[in-house]
Amino acid sequence: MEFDTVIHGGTIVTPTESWQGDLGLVGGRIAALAERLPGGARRIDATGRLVLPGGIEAHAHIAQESSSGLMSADDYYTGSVSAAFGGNSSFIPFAAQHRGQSVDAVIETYDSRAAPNSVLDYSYHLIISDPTEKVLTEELPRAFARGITSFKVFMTYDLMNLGDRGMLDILTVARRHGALTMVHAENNDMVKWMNARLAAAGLAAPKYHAISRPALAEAEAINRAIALARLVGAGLFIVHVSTPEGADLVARAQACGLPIHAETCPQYLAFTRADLDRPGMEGAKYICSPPLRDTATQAALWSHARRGTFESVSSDHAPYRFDASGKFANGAEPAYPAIANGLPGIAMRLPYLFSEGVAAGRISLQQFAALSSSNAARLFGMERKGALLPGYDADIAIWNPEETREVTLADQHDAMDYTPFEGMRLTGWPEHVLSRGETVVEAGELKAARGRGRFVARAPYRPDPNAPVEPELDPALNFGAEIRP
Ligand code: DUC
Ligand code: ZN
Ligand code: ZN
Ligand code: ZN
Repeated sequence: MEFDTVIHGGTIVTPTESWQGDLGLVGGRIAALAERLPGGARRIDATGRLVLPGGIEAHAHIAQESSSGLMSADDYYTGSVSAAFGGNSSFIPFAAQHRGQSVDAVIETYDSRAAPNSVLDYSYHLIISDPTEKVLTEELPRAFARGITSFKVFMTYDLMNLGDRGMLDILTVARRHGALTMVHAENNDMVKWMNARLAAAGLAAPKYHAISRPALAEAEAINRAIALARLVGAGLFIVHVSTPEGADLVARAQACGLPIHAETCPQYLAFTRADLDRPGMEGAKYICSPPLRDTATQAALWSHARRGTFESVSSDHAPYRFDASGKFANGAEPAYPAIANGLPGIAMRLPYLFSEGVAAGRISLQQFAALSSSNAARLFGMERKGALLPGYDADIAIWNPEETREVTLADQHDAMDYTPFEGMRLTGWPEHVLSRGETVVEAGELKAARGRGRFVARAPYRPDPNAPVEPELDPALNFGAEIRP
């Protein structure tokens, strides 16, 4: 076979093992894996390096307006470039429907933001905040048919919260059409009640953000979301799990065979609520929802990552600059509820997970590949991505597992003016990222052209057909016939 490219001498990480050998690429796909492959119009020396599936970033806010209208700092160019420098070869940001908007129009808007700009392959998860009859019966099915097979809903924020009935409607539609519902699980009334009491006491500093969103608010909502999904036999993906209580509920549901999936994010492993109490307004840099917790939580979340409760570690990159365009759009010293929610970190997700996970001995290389890429490919239907196997897209990240260096803002290549990871010393960095066989980033330089990324039509989500269904409800409601016998 004549290879376009041979990556030789690296340690190849497949879903089941790691071994030293060569990878042959033809036409943007992986064509062969062998101990030695001759030829190749281009030969990439990977001696002493790890050859991993390119990361799939499954949670990022790119060129997205929040419900209050604030635009994220990164567009599809800077967002995808930053992701690529961080070892990713594709990503799935959100396309957000705000109330009154048609889903078709939302998709068109995000196509116009992504297609001319992205250097990586991309898809979107829809965010649904207005599940009208038309959205449920016409617009979502149309979106699923064009390969947008996942969407996020919120149990919190007045402008986003669907309520339990809305959740049931939407879970039912997802199940019928083979889509995966992602949920932001925090009890809206608990948070609002805490906010009102803190405001009445005049407690407005960033550190009160964490107090306003207690662990119980997350655990209660996760418990309820699992019950709602279970009632209609739907799968569910719980995003940004930040508490041991929440992760335990997920693990218990999984142990019962329910199709409940979850992710956590590096910020919950790396930082604590003490960071919200930095001097002046510095704590605003660490405001995200759910909020940062404590060191005992970090250990528990690592343990759930190791055990497989979390199928992905995603960045939740939500970039708002430390200025009037972002964190301080509502004034220079606003009360915590008026500060934009979110941390940047799309370039740090994998270096952090590698250093503190693999290099620190908490997870194996196979677990790293699963948490960074393969599981997202499987759950979100990127059928040709996420593994180094013949026939798959040549989406590859070559890592130097030995390199130790300090994180800088310049490493991020995003549109941000800070990184919460600044100054951390991390071991293991991606050096060369390929997407469909083309070099995107090599030796600290961007090689890819703006707009080269392609939309990926994703396959339906198919829950395990053996997953239990509440049997007394299923026949009466007659849903899900298309995907369950
Ligand atoms: N949820 C997210 O997923 N990201 C930022 C803020 C939020 O509420
Ligand atoms: Zn969220
Ligand atoms: Zn998010
Ligand atoms: Zn640079």
